[in-house]
Amino acid sequence: MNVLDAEFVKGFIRMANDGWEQGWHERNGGNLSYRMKMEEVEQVKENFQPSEWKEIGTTVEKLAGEFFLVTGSGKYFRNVIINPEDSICIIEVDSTGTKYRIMWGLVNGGKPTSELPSHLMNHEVKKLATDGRYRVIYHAHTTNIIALTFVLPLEDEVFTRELWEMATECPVVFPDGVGVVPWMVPGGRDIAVATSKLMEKYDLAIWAHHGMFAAGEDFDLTFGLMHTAEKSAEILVKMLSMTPYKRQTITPDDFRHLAKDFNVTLPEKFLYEKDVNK
Ligand code: 2HA
Ligand code: ZN
Repeated sequence: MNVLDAEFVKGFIRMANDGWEQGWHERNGGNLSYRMKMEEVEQVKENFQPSEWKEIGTTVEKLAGEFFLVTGSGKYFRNVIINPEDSICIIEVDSTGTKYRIMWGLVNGGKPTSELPSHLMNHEVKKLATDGRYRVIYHAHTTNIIALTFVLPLEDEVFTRELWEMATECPVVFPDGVGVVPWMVPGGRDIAVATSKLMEKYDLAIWAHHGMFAAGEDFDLTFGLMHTAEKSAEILVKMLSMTPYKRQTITPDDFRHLAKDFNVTLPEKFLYEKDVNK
């Protein structure tokens, strides 16, 4: 079948466009990757035209032989829906987990996302941690989350707690919390190592003054996760724009009751007492 007729490709394109419409993908900002199922590889492999092997820039042994649909480096999310063959590609990881080759797409040249090391290292962590369930890694330049990285301490506990307090659904949607990577040079192995380390604990990792990474089982859950966290950040930005103090909020005991009724485990490290209602 034509690559563009495959359901997973349609879902990928729709998600990229949803992100564009949210305003998270100025210019070539952000990137998206999907770890393909073996039956999906079978579906579209008649279209494959292997190019030469290139270095990933890190090692992902547990992804040896896997195929990924990824956005292209320097490509614009707003163009994915208009010209997918130019904007995205399918890559294969070699048997050592150190090289990739383009099998389809990027018809006018180019390479996979500049954040390929982070995407693949996150995929590797999530594949192992979820028995292969997680397939999507998404990086977006979420405006309000980025704004908060200039005013809140860059600590997992603080970001998690503040985002949880701003919208009741948050602790249910991301009960494990959110990790924070301090500012680092993007695109390389170091930031990939730092991010994938957080992905062992969380499904969301914030990059200070840059954006956020989300991981999930499918396009809906991963986009929904990014959207929920960013919406909560927007509420916090609005609140802080009115006053630095909350008159009332959701308390640690409220969260404990919520956890019981919604059958989620909320780590106590996020339910610390605060001096004032800040
Ligand atoms: O330009 O978002 O982090 C793509 C990016 C780099
Ligand atoms: Zn970025």
